[in-house]
Amino acid sequence: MAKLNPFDLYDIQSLLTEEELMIKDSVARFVDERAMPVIAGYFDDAKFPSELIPEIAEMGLLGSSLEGYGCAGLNAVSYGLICQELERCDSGLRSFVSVQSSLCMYPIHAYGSEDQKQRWLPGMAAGEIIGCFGLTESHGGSDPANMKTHARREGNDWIINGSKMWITNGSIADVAIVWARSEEGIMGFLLEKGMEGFEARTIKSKMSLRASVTSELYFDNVRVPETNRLPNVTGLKGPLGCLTQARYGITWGPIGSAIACLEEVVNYTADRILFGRPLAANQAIQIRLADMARKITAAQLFSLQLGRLKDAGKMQPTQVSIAKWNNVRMALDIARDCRDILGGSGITTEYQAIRHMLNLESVITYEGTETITYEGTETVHQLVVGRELTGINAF
Ligand code: TGC
Ligand code: FAD
Repeated sequence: MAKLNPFDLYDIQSLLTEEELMIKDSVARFVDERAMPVIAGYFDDAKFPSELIPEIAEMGLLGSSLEGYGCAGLNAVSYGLICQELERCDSGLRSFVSVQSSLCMYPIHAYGSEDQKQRWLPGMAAGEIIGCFGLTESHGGSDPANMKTHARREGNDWIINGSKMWITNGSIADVAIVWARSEEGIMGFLLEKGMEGFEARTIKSKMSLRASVTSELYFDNVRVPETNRLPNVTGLKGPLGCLTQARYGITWGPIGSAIACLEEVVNYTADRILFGRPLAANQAIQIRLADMARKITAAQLFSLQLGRLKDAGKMQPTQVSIAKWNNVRMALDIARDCRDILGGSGITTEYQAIRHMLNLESVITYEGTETITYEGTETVHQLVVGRELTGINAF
């Protein structure tokens, strides 16, 4: 019998097109040769590896699924595979690409004027302009409808006041997509670095996503011209539409983290001799490894079908919620279990498991939290699915 690939037990590779496989392989090569050797150092130092941005851009990974304006125009499955390979290295690397692509370039592409697209997208695809996405506020990210950041019209300008919290790329961004409430509804604005009254402060002491920049944004009477407002969307569906794009990519990313963790412990348990035999020779260890492989396989099938639905123009937000909920929980559980199997070695960043585990604590929180407790399960994605099943909005 042919030997199976332990990290692709259902031969998902055979379901990919030649182009999709080529993209996956080239990102995997970049990750193995350029990103893996440096990532633990950046995580330890709590720094974002900006040295990698030019190569990420050169490979066409920024705004990869958008058409025109210097973007690669790849399909959704390719974008997913890019996220998976990047997150096999670190969630922070995938976060950078998710935010730039799905949360900044996507809204400019989908809701922006032609002038805005011409002005921002080619530089963002080239990695020369960095973006961030400001939706969450400190009083409660799960409920963005309750936003306090406010925009008031004054002639041909808008005056923006308020603040945003937990913003990926905030302090390194040249442009921020800021969602604010106005008398005409929730609107998106392009705030440029250096605008008077606009300040970004890096959040320190994070124990998660240390190789990613997370910031607070402050707006004190920031004057923004009407030409910097996204003209083609009003209402919460603007930011929520972006989240659907980003969450889709996030369903793929943690599959990469989980594979990295499993691969590490498969190797570790083969070499570690305890009680006179390899750790991997114990049933109790094999059952844990098998359970990880089972969960990864299910997650791979979720994301691939989701990607095929997206490419066919049929993907629904509820389907994204199910996959985000399942796949991030899967990866977090695997990373925690791998950390444990590594014993004491598992508590330093010499091994990957603890870094992935800590990162995934953010990934499960951002883009809609999902918490499973022994008492019950009641958070954003679970309630989205519950609403689909019952027709009752329980938020
Ligand atoms: P609801 O009243 O249902 O909808 C309001 C309007 O939005 C439309 N809509 C969507 N459109 C596109 N995609 C979706 N997923 C959509 N969900 C809703 C809806 O049709 C409606 O349109 P219209 O025309 O009728 O006005 O909204 P709701 O209040 O019921 O929503 C509740 C809830 C909890 C689902 C929503 O508020 C939510 O998703 N909360 C979580 C917020 C969140 O995920 N924030 C993430 C911030 S960004 C981030 O974390 C980036 S981290 C990235 C990284 O570093 O990688
Ligand atoms: P809260 O909304 O206060 O939720 C707290 C807890 O209550 C959670 O466990 C939640 O599941 C639970 N809960 C909430 N509602 C219910 C309910 N109805 N029933 C039961 N339980 C409920 N935001 C951006 O806008 N842009 C970014 O770039 C960005 N990047 C981020 C990067 C990092 C590293 C992190 C950690 C966050 C980032 N976020 C970003 C913010 C993120 O989206 C929010 O943290 C998330 O939406 C949750 O909001 P909160 O932290 O205010 O938690």
